[in-house]
Amino acid sequence: MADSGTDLSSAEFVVVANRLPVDLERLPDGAERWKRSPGGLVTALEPMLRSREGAWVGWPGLPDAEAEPFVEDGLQLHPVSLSAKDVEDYYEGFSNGTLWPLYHDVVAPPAFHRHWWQAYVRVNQRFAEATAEVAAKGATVWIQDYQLQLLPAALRELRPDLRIGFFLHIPFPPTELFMQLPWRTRIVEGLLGADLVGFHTAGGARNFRWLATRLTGASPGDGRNDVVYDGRKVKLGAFPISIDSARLDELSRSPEVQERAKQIRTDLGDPERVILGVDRLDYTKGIDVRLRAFEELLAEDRVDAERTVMIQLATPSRERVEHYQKMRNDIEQAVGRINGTYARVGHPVLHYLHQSLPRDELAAFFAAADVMLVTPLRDGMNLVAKEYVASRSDLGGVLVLSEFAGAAIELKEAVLVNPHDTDGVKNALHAALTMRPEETRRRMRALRKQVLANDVDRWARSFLDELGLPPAEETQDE
Ligand code: GDG
Repeated sequence: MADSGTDLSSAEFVVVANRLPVDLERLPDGAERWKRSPGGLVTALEPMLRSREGAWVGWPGLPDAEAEPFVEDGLQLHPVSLSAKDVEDYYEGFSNGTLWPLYHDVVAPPAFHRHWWQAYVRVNQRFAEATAEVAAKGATVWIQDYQLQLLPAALRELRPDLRIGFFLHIPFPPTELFMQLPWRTRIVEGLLGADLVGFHTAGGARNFRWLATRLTGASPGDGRNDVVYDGRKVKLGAFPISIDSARLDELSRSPEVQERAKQIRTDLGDPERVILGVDRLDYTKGIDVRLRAFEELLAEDRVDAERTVMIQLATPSRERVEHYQKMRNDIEQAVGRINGTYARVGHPVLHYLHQSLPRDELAAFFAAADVMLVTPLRDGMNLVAKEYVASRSDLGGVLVLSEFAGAAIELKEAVLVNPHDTDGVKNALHAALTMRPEETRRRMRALRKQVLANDVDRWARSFLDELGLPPAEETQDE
């Protein structure tokens, strides 16, 4: 898929993320090939990147891969190489064993290891060097997420001419929790290297601002959304991410998806009610919470196992990290117990798929589900909630949503729940299963208005406008 038609040259707009939007795959014969990995972020940024002949810097997803930069459809891709040890210490270790649980309200205990931290520093520096080589003079660089929090300052050190934005896709934690981190000041200083630091919520921006003024020499700026650090103004803001709403709306209306949704219900034995959960298999997502609620409702006969089916799709994730292995075992045990008790031969009451499904298949599941359960203990945003809404042009379907997902701030017409309150989740699920059609439609109409108006394109534009990236030439935009 590499195309050598366009020159690799310095880019005016550079996105930096832990992962490239393509994965390098190693085949059994040892050969390597690139495979697209179409995530929401790349879909959102692609038009902007292409119209500016932009570049993307990131890890290709395989340890010890020494891949050369290449151009694909007008987009420069610059692989940053990570050794197996880097992957273990920087990615699985500090990023996913320290920062991920710490930033998600310590719902699992974060581990603090100095050699993990050292790898994080080393890899962030490597990303800084790679980005410094790619960016044109005065270019705009947009850094993504918690794996690269030291990069804004490291890059500014090498290239003070750049305009640097940073966006955090996960929650920024309460200040008391952040203070546990032995390297807290270094992280805050790292982020303050940016001109604009973006969060999903205003609360995240507030927490960061408080820490910046306590832990570093930053002083409050003139507005409530900035600080002055090192003689520079650093803007802070809330930019709730979204999805490609129109595309999903269109996909879900297609006859193929509608037909497939019907087929799914038939395959399930035409139950009266279908409940759905879709998540990366992650302990922050509260999959255990909803299984417990479902199990207790079955036990109390408030849900009829003959007429109700639940589906949990759990995409494999971070399988080498210890905590994930334990959680997977616990969930699979619960699935076995629930079916063991309430299923009949040929009629499981709970379907559990530990697989990644194609996009249109996922859309069919959204269209087939009467109730969507999104119960994270903490989530930066949660795109699945928005995807479900975008998939329901029929105004059917009830969204049950955790108050602790960033999405709850915007999706107020969902049935909101506290995932720590099992009785509350049970009552919400029961209410969703028995909701009157008029009420369902009223809520879904309001939710759709929100999600269709605020799509991922609008998110990216509002961030880049605030950062001061001028829009691309009209003619190039076409
Ligand atoms: C992080 C933050 C924030 C899931 N299974 C399949 C599949 N998916 C897709 C979903 C959705 C995406 O993966 C998951 O996005 P989420 O937002 O729900 O969660 P995280 O992965 O934890 O994302 C989160 C997000 O960053 C963006 O800032 O919202 O809070 O944690 O798009 O549809 N896609 C396909 N097959 C699957 O089986 N094709």
